[in-house]
Amino acid sequence: MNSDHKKSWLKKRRSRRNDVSAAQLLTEIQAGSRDALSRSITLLESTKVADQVLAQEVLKDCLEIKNDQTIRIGITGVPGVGKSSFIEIFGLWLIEQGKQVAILAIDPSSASNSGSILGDKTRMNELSMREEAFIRPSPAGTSLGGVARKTRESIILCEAAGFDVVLVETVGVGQSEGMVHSMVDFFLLLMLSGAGDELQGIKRGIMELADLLVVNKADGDNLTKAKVAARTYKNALHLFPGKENRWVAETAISSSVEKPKMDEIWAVIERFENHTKENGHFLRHRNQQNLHWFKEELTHQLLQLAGQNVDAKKHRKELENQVEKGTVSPFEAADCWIKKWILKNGI
Ligand SMILES: Nc1nc2c(ncn2[C@@H]2O[C@H](COP(=O)(O)OP(=O)(O)OP(=O)(O)O)[C@@H](O)[C@H]2O)c(=O)[nH]1
Ligand SMILES: [Mg+2]
Repeated sequence: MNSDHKKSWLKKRRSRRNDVSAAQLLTEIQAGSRDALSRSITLLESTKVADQVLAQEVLKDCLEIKNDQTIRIGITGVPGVGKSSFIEIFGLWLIEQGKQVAILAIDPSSASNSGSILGDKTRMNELSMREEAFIRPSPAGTSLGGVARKTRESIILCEAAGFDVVLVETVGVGQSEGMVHSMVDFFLLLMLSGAGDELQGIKRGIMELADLLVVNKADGDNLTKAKVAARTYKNALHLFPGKENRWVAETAISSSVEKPKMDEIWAVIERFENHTKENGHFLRHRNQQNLHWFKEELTHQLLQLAGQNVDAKKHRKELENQVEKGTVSPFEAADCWIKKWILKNGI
């Protein structure tokens, strides 16, 4: 292929890929097209440069649509605690109240396999069929950090699409909860009663993140135990240091199979929203989160930039080996690498 030929072929290919413009996608997203929303999230997840450019354009447009009536809720808990079943019931209840609900999943296991949350769509049978709902599993084979970045951006797209409630689900395995906490307004932790070890491997730090702690599967023989556990947790939560937003975490019991009382759960969330909007923390918290993500993004983009240079990558590997052996301090190694590869390039 001669060079002119190649140029025109590339141009054609590019125009095919971008056969839709950011403005078009935005119009469709705002008109409620789930297809356009899905497509834009897929663009966000793509590693192709052209897709990324288009995705960032859509994202920028979406950011300009102020939709501050939304609430972002993180739902987490150990595997099998009943997250998906809870979201199915909660989501349907919210739809009954006239709301539109988006569910985004952060699945730590998808970093290594094809993504187990996909199977969860079956646990959200009815919800996944409702047009007022949108369920999106995390992309498979992406690092947890990558998944979190995409999820954060997907939240913005969902809000521009007019969703009132965005639920971010994650399996609690100790590393993903903090990440979810840094992108939501309200953090709901599902727990089980009578599992013996009261904290069920959930570290105190994670309990401290919770705004509402729900003892789940409070049904049948489990009901009394669940009530006792909820009281125990309530007492434990009071011993935690006060939060910046002056919200004292609440406890509740819930069952997804026996008379679910989602109105009580929603009442807590509304109380929280009113409380933090009145004291100004709601917005301050979102702004702080943006600051946090800016810093994360800076690190990520710098490393990505540096990774494009083979020699810089090789040098980094050498320094990593030295740090591991203890022949150079982590600070010294970072300083040396930054001076050589970043400052040298005129930053
Ligand atoms: N008795 C009872 N069982 C429940 C309840 N909620 C969920 N289950 C059962 O608990 C099991 C796990 O439920 P899921 O909703 O898949 O739990 P999960 O937390 O999403 O699980 P992972 O996605 O694997 O982390 C299933 O067999 C459900 O039928 C509940 O409220 N009461
Ligand atoms: Mg699940």
